[in-house]
Amino acid sequence: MYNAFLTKFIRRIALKGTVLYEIIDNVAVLTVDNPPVNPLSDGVRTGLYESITKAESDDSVKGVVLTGNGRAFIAGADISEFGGNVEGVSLNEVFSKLEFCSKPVVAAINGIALGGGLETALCCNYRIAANSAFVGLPEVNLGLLPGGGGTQRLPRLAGPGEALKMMLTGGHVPAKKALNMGIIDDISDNVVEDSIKFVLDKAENEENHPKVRDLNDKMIEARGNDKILLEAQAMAAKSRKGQFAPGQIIKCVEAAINLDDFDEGLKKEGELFLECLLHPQREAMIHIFFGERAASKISDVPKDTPTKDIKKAGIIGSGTMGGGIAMCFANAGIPVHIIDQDEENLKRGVSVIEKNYDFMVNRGRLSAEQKDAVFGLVSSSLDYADISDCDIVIEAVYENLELKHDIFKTLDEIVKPDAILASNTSGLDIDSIAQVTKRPELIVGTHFFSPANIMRLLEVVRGEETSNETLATIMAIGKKLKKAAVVSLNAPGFIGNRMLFGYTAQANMLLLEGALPHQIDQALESFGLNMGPFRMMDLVGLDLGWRARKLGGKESPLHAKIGDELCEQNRFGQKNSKGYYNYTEGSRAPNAAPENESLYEKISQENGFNRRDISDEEIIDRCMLALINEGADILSEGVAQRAVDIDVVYINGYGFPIWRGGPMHHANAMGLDKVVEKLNKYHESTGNDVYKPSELLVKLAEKGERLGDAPNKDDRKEKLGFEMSSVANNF
Ligand code: 3H9
Repeated sequence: MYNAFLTKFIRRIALKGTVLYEIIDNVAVLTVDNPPVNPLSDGVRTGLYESITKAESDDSVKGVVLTGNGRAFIAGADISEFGGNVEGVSLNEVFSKLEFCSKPVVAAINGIALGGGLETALCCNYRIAANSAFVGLPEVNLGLLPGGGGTQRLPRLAGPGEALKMMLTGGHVPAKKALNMGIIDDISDNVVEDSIKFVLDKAENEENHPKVRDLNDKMIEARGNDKILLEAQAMAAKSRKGQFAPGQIIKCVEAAINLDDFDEGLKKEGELFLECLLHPQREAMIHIFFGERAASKISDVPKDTPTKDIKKAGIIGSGTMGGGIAMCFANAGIPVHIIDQDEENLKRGVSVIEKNYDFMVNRGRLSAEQKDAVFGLVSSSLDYADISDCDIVIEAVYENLELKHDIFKTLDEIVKPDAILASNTSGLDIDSIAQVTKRPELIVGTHFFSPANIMRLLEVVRGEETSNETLATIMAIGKKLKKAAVVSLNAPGFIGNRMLFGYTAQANMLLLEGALPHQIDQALESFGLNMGPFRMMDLVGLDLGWRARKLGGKESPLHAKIGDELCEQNRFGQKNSKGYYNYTEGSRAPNAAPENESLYEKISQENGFNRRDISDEEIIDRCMLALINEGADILSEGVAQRAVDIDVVYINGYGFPIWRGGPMHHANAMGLDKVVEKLNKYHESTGNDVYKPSELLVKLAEKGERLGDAPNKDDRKEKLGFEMSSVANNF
């Protein structure tokens, strides 16, 4: 008896989160308390179930108001519970308890209400939201569907077309729009107070309180209208290629439309949810959700490290990168000043920024007033004195170390002494840049990806002397700019470009051995990459490496022989409409270039390759293994902190499919013993050391372990020396 009591007590205190219960004016106010964003963890579910039971059994209670503590209403189910054993009261038991509560219930949506959070609100009789609140069903981003009745209830309020759009984009809808869509009933500045008054009024004046499950009009209206589902399928095919959950969501809504019995729809949703839960894409996508949050933390920088307040930013260079970075700051509400040495360039750069904002206005993504406000934060001039008061200056000029040295010397003299000076270099030595200044602790690399206002990746390059405060500030600013920020040690190619080098080199070797560019691209695109390597090389320009080699009097490495010969024949890629593919003027669509094939034959022969048929499987294996093996070296040198940091880099900067969880997750999912076996096989068949298994992989495979955190400093493989030939020049 005592033991049973003790077990129950221990289990109880181990529960995560709680629900505060308070009576105000005969209304039970339930406040979900599970900081920072109130997910529906076991303690919250138990708390909700028990609190509703308590409110129902108290005769003095006239109604219930449900709200959240702090900045969130409820951020959804507790994502960390997926894939494990879920204890205690289930979410669906809580939802049913809420929906059939004998007293009227109002959801007082004080802040974010996402996923299971919005689903909770949809089980209440009424919903009132704060002006600043937003709602959404973002489960699709985790490889899931809204499995707490969201696929059945949201269409009943918003209509199936709008509900599908919300669920397939996973977007957040602000309160005002949610009101117009019929998702909420009202907006208030004092959401809890007003909800209490509202529920008392309803309790006194109305006998029946609406349940979303009973609202069938929009379902009946949609019956037989194929257009809604066809449009959703087209949308999913375009924006969520290769993903499993979108199709499941559409099937759920189809059931909501066609089934007369609401509970049958719920049952169908439950079955389809379970299939998502068990699908490997769910694990991969949740790995990235937590991975992005882990990557923003630096293992040896204490959590409470103070950060600098960034009130004004300066940018050196008004080209594509400089302009894009300036937009990131302006979009985050931070005034930004751009410097260029050339007046014409500056004018052009600023007008490109304005055009980008105009484009957003035309697409309805920004109002004219919002454009004025945000563009109003961008200023520019030719005079460095205008950025002397900036808290951070980011240099974004072309890759020339001497030029960067000159710029940093000037910045060091002019910009206030405690400001951070950052370089957007994609490959140059941050320590060498730091050495020309008197503030090496304030020097850091901030490698944005082009177009910087769109791409989410921010590689933060940590120099030998970069201080903790500088790093913590950059990670905080990364979050403010809505970037996925990942720290890399200062080493050639940092994380992303170093891996890309091995990958494109292998794609080029496959071309030399017999595969054609479109076959390689199609194989990798069917694996899930946004863009195959030859389309990408054509986009970037084939001439970069070729020009650098010519200038340095260097011979083409084997993997670059074909690309360099194409350049000799004036085929530079998209920039002059011919490269590995042909392009028609003004179009980026690649067309096969059969005229290149004799050149491929010739160069293969000259280099001793008998061109052969190569399977798609070999193409995918060899390109992925090159990525994985280099990634493992990057990890064992401590250049990346964790395997998942590499995954975050590859997904946000290099078009790797999120539903495969990144190259390192893919390796873990394959099994490292299998990875080593394949590496050995290709090492033997090609003789190429790219496939010599990384020591870390061999060690982990032997122990049956997975790629995880970088080893401690003492156990690390020696970091590659900073060789200024630069990884990029080898492409
Ligand atoms: C679902 O609801 C399924 C149901 O339909 C049906 C089931 C049957 N769970 O992002 P932040 C943590 S699926 C657990 O830095 P922000 C996060 O890891 C869910 N933990 O803050 C971080 O921890 P740490 C559908 C969560 O202000 C901390 O909270 N819901 C959850 O930048 C702060 O997070 C979603 O997909 C969670 N649900 O952004 C919403 N949410 O400090 C997912 C957050 O240890 N969440 N954490 O690193 C988000 O989109 C953002 O976190 C949010 C806040 C916008 C809420």
